[in-house]
Order: sequence, then C-alpha cells, then structure tokens
Amino acid sequence: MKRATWLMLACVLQAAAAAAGPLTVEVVDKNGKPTPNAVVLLQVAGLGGQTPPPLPREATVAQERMQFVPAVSLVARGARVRFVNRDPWDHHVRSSAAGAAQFTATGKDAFELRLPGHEEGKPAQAVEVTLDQPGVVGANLLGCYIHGSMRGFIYVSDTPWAAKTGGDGTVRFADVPDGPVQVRVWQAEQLIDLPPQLLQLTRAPAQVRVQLQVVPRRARL
Ligand SMILES: [Cu+2]
Repeated sequence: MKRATWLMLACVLQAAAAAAGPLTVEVVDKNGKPTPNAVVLLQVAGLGGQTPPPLPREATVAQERMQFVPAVSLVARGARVRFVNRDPWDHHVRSSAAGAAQFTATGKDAFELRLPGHEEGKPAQAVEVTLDQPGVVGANLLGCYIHGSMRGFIYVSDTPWAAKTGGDGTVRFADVPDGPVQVRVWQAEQLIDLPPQLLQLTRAPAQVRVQLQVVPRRARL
C-alpha cells in the first residue's frame, strides 16, 4: 500500500475511535412516571466527544416558605453555595452526607449554621459555604433543627458528566464518546443505590431509561 493510503486509513481509524454522539437518559419512578430532581452521572471510557461545560461553582439555596429552594442543587466540588433565608423566622442550615443515619456535625463535609429571619424592608440574611472537602462529593442532606420537615440536597460532583433531570425526567448529553459508558442515577428517595447501567455507545444517538424502585414525593424544582 502506498504511504498516502496508509495515512488515509489511519485518519479514518482515528475518526472512528473518536466518534461520539448524543445520549439521553430518562429517569422514571416505580410507576413509570418521569422523575425530576434526579442526578445522572456518566463514567465514560472512550475518546473524543465534548466534555460538558463545568458544573456551577456558585449556587444559591433559599429557605422559602419552609422549603429549601431548589430542593436539589448540582454543583462542582469547590463550589461556593450561598444560603439565603427569605422566611420571617430563623432557620438552620445543617448539612451532612446523605445516607448517614443521622446528621453528623463532626464529619469533614458537615456544617451547621443559623440564619435569622428576614425582616421586612431589609435584605435577607445570607451565609456562604465553600464545598471543598474531599468527603463532600456525592449527595449532601440539608435540614433545619427547628423545622424537621425541611429537606434539601446538594449534590457535589467531581465530574462534569453530571446533570439533573428537569420536569420531564430527562437529561441529554450532547456528545458522549463511543465505547463503554456507565450510567448512575441518584435520587433522594431512592435509598438503595441502583445498580449502574452499562451501555456500549456507537455513533447512533442513544437513549436509556432508568427506573427507580420508589415513587418520590413531588418537590419544587
Ligand atoms: Cu427552619
């Protein structure tokens, strides 16, 4: 074979190795209904594709009408999260690794603080926390000592291959490299980890559906 032919072949092979395509992941509950506020994480092994834009390094979580809003935040490790109390009464923000049987204020990833209630005509009280501890990766449960029903989550990811499902229960990654891909889904009320799904992506657009074993309560997005 001529040198030029070899070169061409090499280019074709390289293009094939670096191929990528869109991947849509739909998260549904036990009844098959789309589930918002689930975090989808990919572990990609192939080459090529376009790494998604970095996750937010800043986020705001409000305490509003006795709820954390948004109920689930997805941020990069090292993100600065600002907590704002918009209710007229005090709230706590306490955080610990989700899945722990109870709040542990001693862990590296744990913190707790108290935010005074919002006085009319004054700016709402806010505190900023930086999530830069190694142990902080994963789901972190937010709560309030005074109002036991308040639950929120901050999911800290050290990979940009992560997205939160919207109202349609779906996330779409535009350009996932071909080859083996592991899909993991976290959802606050799915207490038993779902087994990761293994896909073998080819050039064609791919779609996968992940079903939870629970029916989560509706929460604000
Ligand atoms: Cu409270």
